[in-house]
Amino acid sequence: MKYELSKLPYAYGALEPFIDAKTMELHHDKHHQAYADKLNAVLDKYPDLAEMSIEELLRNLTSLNIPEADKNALKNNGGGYVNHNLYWEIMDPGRKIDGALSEEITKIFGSPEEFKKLLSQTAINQFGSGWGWLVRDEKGNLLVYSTSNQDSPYLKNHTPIICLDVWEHAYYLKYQNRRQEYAENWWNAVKMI
Ligand code: MN3
Repeated sequence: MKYELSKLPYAYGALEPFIDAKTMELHHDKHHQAYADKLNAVLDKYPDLAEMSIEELLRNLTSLNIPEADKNALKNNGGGYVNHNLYWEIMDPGRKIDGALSEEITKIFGSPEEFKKLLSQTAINQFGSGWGWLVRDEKGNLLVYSTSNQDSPYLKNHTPIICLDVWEHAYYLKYQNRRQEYAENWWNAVKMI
């Protein structure tokens, strides 16, 4: 097993009332675990790829010499694995505000509040399952966009900084169809900006 799921570094209920404990438990222990397991199952077929990190594999996915079906499995499950690692990390209640990032965000997006609105709206507008992102592109620019399914910004050679999961499994138990309410409340669980 190359990729193991690390334990959530805080309690399932730590983000209540914005994200409920049951959602966190299922999301981490079942959904994230399934991505890790399926990622390992693909990589088991290709010992040669063991040298590359999952980020490198995603950045170089199109040039890998493996069948399309396995590239797709790597994209979906490798993406699912790294995307969720970042999602747990940015919601860590022990996390401190990143002053330099906040300043840069204010310069580019007007204010942290305007930036949050933009990212939430971008994520909400993603049709079906997907993610909203703040990323840094290969030139160092900050960009906001959404992706479908588990597509990772690493596929575009971008580095993800903030991610908002808008798959129904991220919010449906508490918010049902109210995706907008989740995407707005969610910022209460993110203290880095
Ligand atoms: Mn998810």
